[in-house]
Amino acid sequence: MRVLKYAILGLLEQEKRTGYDIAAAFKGALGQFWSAKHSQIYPELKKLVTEGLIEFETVIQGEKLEKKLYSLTVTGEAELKGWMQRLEAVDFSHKDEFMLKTFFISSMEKEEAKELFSNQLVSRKRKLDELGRTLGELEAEFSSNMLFSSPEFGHYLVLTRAIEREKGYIQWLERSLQFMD
Ligand code: FER
Repeated sequence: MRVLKYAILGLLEQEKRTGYDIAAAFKGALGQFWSAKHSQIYPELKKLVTEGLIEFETVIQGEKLEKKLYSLTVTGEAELKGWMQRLEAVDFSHKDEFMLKTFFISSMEKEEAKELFSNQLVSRKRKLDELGRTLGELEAEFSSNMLFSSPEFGHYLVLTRAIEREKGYIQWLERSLQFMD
C-alpha cells in the first residue's frame, strides 16, 4: 500500500502546504515514526494531482519565487477519511535488526552479548529522555487545550505510545542483562 500517499493527504488535511512544507514535516515529529525522502515526496505529489486527490494554486514567495500550494480536493478528503476508518489487520511484522541479533545471541561470547545489550540500553534510555522532554514541551504548551480535534492531540498519543514502548524495552533489556549474569 502507498502509505506515503495517506501521510501527505493527512498533512494537507491539517493545512495547505507547499512541497517544501511537506518535506519539512517529515523532518519534524512525523519523521520520528514515518520517514520519507524528498525523492519520494515530489513524485507522490505529482501522482496525487493526476489522481485528482490534491490540487494546487501557484503562489509567489518572496521576490518572485513561484511555489505550488497544495490542498485536498473533495475526493482527496473522502480518500483520507476512507483510509482512516478502514479496519486493517494489525501489522505485527515490524523488522528490528536488534531482535535478529538477539535471536542468534548464543553464537556470541557472554561478555560480547552483555556489551551488545548494554549499548542498546544506553541508546534506549537516551531515546526515552528525548521523548520525555518532547512530551514535557507539548504539555507545557497545550495542557489546557489539548482537544481531541487538535493536531497536538494525535502528537500526544504518538509520543505517549513511544514512551511506553521504550520503558518496556528498557525493562526487558535490564532483565535480560540480569539473566546473563
Ligand atoms: C515526536 C513524535 C514522535 C518525537 C518522537 C516521536 C522526539 C517518536 C515516535 C516513535 O518512536 O514511535 O515529536 O520527538
